[in-house]
Amino acid sequence: MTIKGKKPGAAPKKAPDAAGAGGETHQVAGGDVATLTTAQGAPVADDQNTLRYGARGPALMEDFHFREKIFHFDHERIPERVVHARGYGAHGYFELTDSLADVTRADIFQRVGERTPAFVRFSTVAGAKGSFDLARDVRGFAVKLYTQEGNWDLVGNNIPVFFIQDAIKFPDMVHAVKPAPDRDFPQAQSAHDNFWDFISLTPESLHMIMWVMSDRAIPRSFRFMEGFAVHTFRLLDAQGRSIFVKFHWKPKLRLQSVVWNEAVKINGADPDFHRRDLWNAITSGDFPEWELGVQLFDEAFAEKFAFDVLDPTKLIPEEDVPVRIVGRLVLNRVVDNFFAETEQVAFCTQNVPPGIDFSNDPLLQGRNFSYLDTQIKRLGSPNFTHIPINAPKCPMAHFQQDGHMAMRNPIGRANYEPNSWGEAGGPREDPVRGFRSFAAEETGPKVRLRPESFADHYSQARQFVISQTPIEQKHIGDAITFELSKVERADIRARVVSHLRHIDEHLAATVADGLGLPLPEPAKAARPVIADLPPSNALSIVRNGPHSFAGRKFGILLTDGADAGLFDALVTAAEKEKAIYEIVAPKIGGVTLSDGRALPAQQKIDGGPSVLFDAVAVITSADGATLLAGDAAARDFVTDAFAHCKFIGYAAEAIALFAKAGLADDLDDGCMVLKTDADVDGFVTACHALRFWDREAKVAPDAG
Ligand code: HDD
Repeated sequence: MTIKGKKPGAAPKKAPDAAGAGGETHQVAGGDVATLTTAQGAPVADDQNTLRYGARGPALMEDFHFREKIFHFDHERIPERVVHARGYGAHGYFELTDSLADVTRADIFQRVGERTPAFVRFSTVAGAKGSFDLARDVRGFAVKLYTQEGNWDLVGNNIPVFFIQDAIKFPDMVHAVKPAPDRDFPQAQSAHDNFWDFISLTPESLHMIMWVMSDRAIPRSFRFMEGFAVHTFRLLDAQGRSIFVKFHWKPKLRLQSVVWNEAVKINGADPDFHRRDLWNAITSGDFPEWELGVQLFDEAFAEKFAFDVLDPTKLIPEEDVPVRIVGRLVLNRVVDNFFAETEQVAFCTQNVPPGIDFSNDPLLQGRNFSYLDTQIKRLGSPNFTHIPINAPKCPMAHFQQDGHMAMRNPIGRANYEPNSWGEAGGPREDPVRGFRSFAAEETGPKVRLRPESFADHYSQARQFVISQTPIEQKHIGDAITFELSKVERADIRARVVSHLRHIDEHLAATVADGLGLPLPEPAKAARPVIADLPPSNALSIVRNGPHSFAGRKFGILLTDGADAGLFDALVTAAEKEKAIYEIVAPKIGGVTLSDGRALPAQQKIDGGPSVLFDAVAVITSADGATLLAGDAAARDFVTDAFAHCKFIGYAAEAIALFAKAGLADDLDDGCMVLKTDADVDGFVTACHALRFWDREAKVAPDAG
């Protein structure tokens, strides 16, 4: 147990890391139990009973221990984030692998090999703090880099574009996706009238909608998704010269998502699927890693590019401006305390160090107000920068003082600037080291006007769709059909499809057919001319899938009498692959293998359905298979694995289970009987592909 404050008679130990829970923390070793105290440090004699007159008499107001305990408990909650409420964070570092000193003076980009401490918080957007992980939603990918010249917050998503072009529409967009204000449902989902009403009236959102309806919005894990800072930023060198930049995070394990039916079931089986995955990976030493990539381009490129680089609903294809890898981000430490770190971390897009600057992207400019503002609401004081997780790790010196919960105040007489107290007068400006904005020359009338260059809402949406493999295109059609089938108003459904006609006629026809809707006329387009852009391989998940099964998880369903040799071969192959596995068995106590070895299980069958695994193996005795055939959860285990196009390895003895599940005649090349070690190796190698997509046409016919 960790006790805050001092243990009587023992010297307090400093928290190992200032970014951790912070403050004076005292680890109590087993047996060395500290005395319980009040928050004021008074030792407590009885924490079980309130102070009262007689055993059955009225409680006394005098009971300060009771009052303090309940008072503190009553105030434990702070407002959850208005968006991105559900999130999960971890510590790590950024390491520079390629210097950017030629284009920026930013300290973090100067010295190859240097590590900068980092904290990352992943999140869903729409759901409340207690919602489930596998909602169809955008994922937040917020990175705080504690650089030597101030904190740099790169507050991105796992999708490189956004719904809207101007921050003034953000409250409308968020209101539309959140539960309706009268009934407060549906939670954590976009499949409802208000969301699609807003979208269908806001065609600039359609590019992002294609991403959100793709499998990008149901990632397998935070470890397998990309991150994007979305906006165009500027890098500045020491002379004040500037170049534009877009930032990308690329996962070392490459990309992977789940399928929709699986996502729905994961939410029931393990609502914490993503946070558990991150926690387990880090605590087992399999540290998640991403590369930082930059797309650098100049004004001349921006001028000739078909879209406006200030428009956050557009990306720059990697084929046009390649992504240059300049560093890596490694997450190697879980938090000590969720509230202190993950909940209290305050990301602000305005936090940039010297050498990095904003562009005129109107969404970014609006965000720079919103994030600072929201932290005061959430954390209750302008002194939220004093909380260890938010405090810079470089020297700080300024004259800000007082306010609620002020932990740091200027020392000495001078708390203003300029002053004439000499060295004792505190910090001074540094025109050389200090932050300078790019000296952009701006002119123009004061207007509320959307630039003409932002008007093409469909071309990149189309490019995204045609860049997907057929199976991914099918998933987009299925997802839109699913979502619109939850929309009660037929006119809203039709309005959405009227936009799809500008994006892809096949997609529009598929969705219309899936909805039982006559194909509507195309929507009136702000800019009717649509550029037919070439497909970009970087936009597909399947084309950027893994090269191995590393970091993925096998579910091994075992019964008593299961072939020990097969099991050992599978474990050896999995370990060689750097994969993980869990044993699923009829009882949590485990099984006895054919060689008499007892193995504990990690999951009982109904608690460990196959949706929790990337591939499954079923190794049973003949009797075991008969036993499982009578168990609905065991039958679901194999039918779901089959329906979700997973690779399935099975011992010949297990066939009775597949037969009872109705699969015996359907077993295809993705279902592999395991007899020898070579069969096991073949199975594990086949699993590199993650899914046997050929099966999908059989198990899930086209939405249309
Ligand atoms: Fe935002 C949180 C990402 C547009 C206003 N946003 C938030 C978080 C992420 C993003 C990852 C969670 C941070 C955390 O983990 O604490 N937001 C984005 C991206 C956007 C974007 C990539 C577009 C490119 N956001 C956006 C706009 C506004 C906001 C246009 C308002 C004008 N976002 C907020 C916020 C939040 C937030 C209300 C809620 C909690 C917080 O900031 O700290 O200020």
